[in-house]
Amino acid sequence: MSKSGFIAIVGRPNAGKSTLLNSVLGAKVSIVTPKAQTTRERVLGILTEKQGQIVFIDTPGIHRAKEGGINAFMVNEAREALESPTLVWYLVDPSSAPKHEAAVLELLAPSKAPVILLFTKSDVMMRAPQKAALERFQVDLKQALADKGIPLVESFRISARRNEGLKQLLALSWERMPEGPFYYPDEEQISDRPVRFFVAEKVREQLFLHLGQELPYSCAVEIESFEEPGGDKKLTRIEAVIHVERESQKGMVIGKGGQKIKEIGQAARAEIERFIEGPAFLGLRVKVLKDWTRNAEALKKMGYHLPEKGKNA
Ligand SMILES: Nc1nc2c(ncn2[C@@H]2O[C@H](COP(=O)(O)OP(=O)(O)OP(=O)(O)O)[C@@H](O)[C@H]2O)c(=O)[nH]1
Ligand SMILES: [Mg+2]
Repeated sequence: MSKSGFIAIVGRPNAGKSTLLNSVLGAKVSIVTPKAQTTRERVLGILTEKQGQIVFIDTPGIHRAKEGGINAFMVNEAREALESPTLVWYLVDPSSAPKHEAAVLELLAPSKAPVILLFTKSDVMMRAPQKAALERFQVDLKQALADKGIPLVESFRISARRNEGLKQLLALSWERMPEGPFYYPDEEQISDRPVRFFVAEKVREQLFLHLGQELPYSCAVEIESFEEPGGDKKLTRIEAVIHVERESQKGMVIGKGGQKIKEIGQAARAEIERFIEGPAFLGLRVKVLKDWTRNAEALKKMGYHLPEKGKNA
């Protein structure tokens, strides 16, 4: 019999969730940037091995969000991922402030699924006082989990960047998987999302990497058309729109003489070509969708469905 189950990867923004998923799968399923709140929607990563299948759910970072906007949508994505996982990987960046974990603990509490608590980025050097602080952090978090009745399987440090601790993590996780079916019978499939989603994400990743502090959070990417090569057409032809919230942001994304958008387009196209394993044309336009991050209708248009009232963080 094969084993299978779902693992929700949760934690604060920037904890290293998407990096860990990509390292475990050996493929770049989720976008990663140094900015917090990069991941905006749940993404599945599927690991199929001889013994069975683990379906990972990468989630947006959990934080205190105002009702009715994109941040509430993001936190709800994490909440839904926690509805019935087999196991939870709870990631904590040791350098973040312990008080911010309260929001994560609150969301974890109702699930009651067993948790593996992981302190990430173990490759980052620490001095003695930081090491001592981390030990206290670990003790406190274990206590907080116990207080909330959340079963803890194990707690240790990992580095997704250097593959440290990942073998142990996977071995422990397989142990916890019950007998079950392959949810995704195609062994080659590594995610549940269509190519269009990944293409939009590659553009979003470059917006995070090329634009100043707050601007990427005002951007949403919509794929208007996606034509696969065929006949005498050798390129995959993609037309995408970058939606910003205000007129003044349009110029900032385009840049002087169109320089900024050119850089973004070139970098995104390179990533897309790597992903689809073939040449691509990427056409980018910038449009204003007024206050889309705060407007239910506009959010819906971008594919971000808000939680029902009263379910917000
Ligand atoms: N040094 C080091 N940096 C890491 C490691 N894992 C992740 N990072 C960095 O931490 C930053 C955030 O990583 P992400 O994987 O995007 O974090 P996340 O938890 O998915 O963040 P959100 O999607 O914003 O919630 C990036 O700059 C990563 O390169 C690690 O093992 N070591
Ligand atoms: Mg992420």
